[in-house]
Amino acid sequence: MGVVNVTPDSFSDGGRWFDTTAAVKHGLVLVSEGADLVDVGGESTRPGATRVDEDEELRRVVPVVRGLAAEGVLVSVDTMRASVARQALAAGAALVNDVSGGLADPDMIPVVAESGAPFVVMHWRGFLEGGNVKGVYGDVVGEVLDELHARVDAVLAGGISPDRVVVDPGLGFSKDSGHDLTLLAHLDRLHALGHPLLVAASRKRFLGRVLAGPEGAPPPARERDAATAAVSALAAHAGAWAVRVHEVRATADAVRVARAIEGARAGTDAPGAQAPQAARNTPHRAEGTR
Ligand code: PMM
Repeated sequence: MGVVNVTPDSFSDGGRWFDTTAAVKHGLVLVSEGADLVDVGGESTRPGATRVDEDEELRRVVPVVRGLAAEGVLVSVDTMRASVARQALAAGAALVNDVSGGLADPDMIPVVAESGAPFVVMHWRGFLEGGNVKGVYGDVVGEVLDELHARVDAVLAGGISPDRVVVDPGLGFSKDSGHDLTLLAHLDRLHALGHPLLVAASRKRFLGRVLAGPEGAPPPARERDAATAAVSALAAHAGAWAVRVHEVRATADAVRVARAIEGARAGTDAPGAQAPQAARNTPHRAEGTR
């Protein structure tokens, strides 16, 4: 999943694709580099960002979704607003990615349920201003699992079909670097939720921390793509359904290699019995995008 942030202020690529034409062009580049899906968002969720108003979000997102869908791209819309989801779906989006897991807007779940589109349920304790609120955990994996489980129950109770639900641990959202690393170390436990898993580590703060070492300064976000590709390979190996990244080429290669190794393992361990883990986890992948 390649990212197009149509925002002036996103954490790692704010301002670069703020104009519709540039955003569509960038989405097509991501597809040419190997993205199966392009995630279009018009609202920055970086810590401290204030919410963009609805008309502005619609103005940013809908033309980009329409432009990419018209080119045959499988588009996901990254929004917490039901109105934006509805109009993006009408403009050709195939999937709704809501970082609030349906909490920010009571109309979101009914809108997605009615459309039949897949829905990404991300874990985040504080979806309003403040970003990193309530980031205190005793057992981060257990608590994220329980809280995601509750959100999935709510989404299913709202009429979204179980085979349309994707879950995401929400790296960096109400989590510090240690929490993010612990969650990545236990992706296997998130599979217990029984839904495809999306992992969005791209350029995030925890990677800056890891690369900086104990004394150093974190490298800027755009210098974290090699580290992102490494996480992508590990996430694919752990059975993730998709990884959400800003720079697609290196990650697409990393995922291909991880898949090939899984395929080789399946071939040698249990001939004919095992498909690669990543391939088994792709119920929502639309056909023919790559
Ligand atoms: N992170 C960001 C935006 N959207 N969506 C999902 N499902 N999961 C995430 O972790 C996520 C997201 C923030 O990243 P960006 O502003 O650098 O794109």
